[in-house]
Amino acid sequence: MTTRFSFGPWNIHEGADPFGAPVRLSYAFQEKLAAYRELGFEGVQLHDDDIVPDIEAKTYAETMKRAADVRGMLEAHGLVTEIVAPRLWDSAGTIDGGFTSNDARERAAAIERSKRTIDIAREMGTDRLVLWLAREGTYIREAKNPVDAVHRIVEAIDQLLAYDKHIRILIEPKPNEPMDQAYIPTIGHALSLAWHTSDSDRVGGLIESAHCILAGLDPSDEMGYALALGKLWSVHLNDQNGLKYDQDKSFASDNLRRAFNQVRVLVDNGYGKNGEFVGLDVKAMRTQPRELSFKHLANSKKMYELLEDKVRTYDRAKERRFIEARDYEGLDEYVLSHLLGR
Ligand code: GLO
Ligand code: MG
Repeated sequence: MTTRFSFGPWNIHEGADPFGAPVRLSYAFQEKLAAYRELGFEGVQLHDDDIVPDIEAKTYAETMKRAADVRGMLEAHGLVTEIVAPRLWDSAGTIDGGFTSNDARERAAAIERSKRTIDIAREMGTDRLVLWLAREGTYIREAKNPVDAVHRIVEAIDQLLAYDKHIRILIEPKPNEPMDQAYIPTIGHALSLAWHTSDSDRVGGLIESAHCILAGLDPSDEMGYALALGKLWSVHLNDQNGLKYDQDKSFASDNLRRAFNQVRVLVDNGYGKNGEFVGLDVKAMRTQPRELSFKHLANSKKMYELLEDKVRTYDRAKERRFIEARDYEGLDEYVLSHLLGR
């Protein structure tokens, strides 16, 4: 089985951060698409407004026409859409969250926009809708009712499941940023919520490495949890140096062993056999010159492939002997030596 990789066009970016303006000129959407195959990627992760810019000002017919055009552009490059996600957090109408807003009109608007995103996903040929519940949380606890919030997220998902009998929903949990606290911070929260929806077979998860680390958890164990339940439907591999802002570093950049264990749990459990992509969600450093601002994608993919080799050559009999003897010090040394090629 060959591994299929994906990333989103936002991963090729201009280097802006909360403290500074863009430092690189943009690449046009078409130029980004042209880069995918060169970099060895086949899958495209898309927000609704990556496909249909200025989506809230567009009519339904304009939206669907543009989606058909973008699908044609992808096909011309031999690319497929992996997932589509409504960019609810960027809308002026849902400043205080979409599905959990205290304002009923805003909740309705968030559901309507997500239904539109489902129509776009269908047109793009994917049945996977990602919900990163970015602003479904609070800056101060008293601002919303946490019980109502959970019910409201379930109700919103139920409406989306009823709207399209084929759509599958992938919840991408993240504990904080932009909010102080999110209501669905981990995959455990996401999947228990999934089982409260009207068709839990169609609700699963997308796990991002950095989001697990921000929650103080190990990404490979989080992935293992979702894999055990048959619910790991996509990943956003990247890396993160501790509990600070969401860094989206290149995969394996901060902690090689942590990356090895993510590849190990994915490979050992046949991740990809049902068409799952190995997705990345990585940012180039702000210091990177424009013409070198694709390297984080190439490097992340390369590290995944090198670690796939490390998983293949990892001596399972040796591992078993160490475990049987309960010699975890020996196992620890073996893993490190293996990663160092000694
Ligand atoms: C941000 C998220 C974000 C999502 C993307 C898809 O922290 O990781 O990049 O993955 O918007 O919904
Ligand atoms: Mg992500």
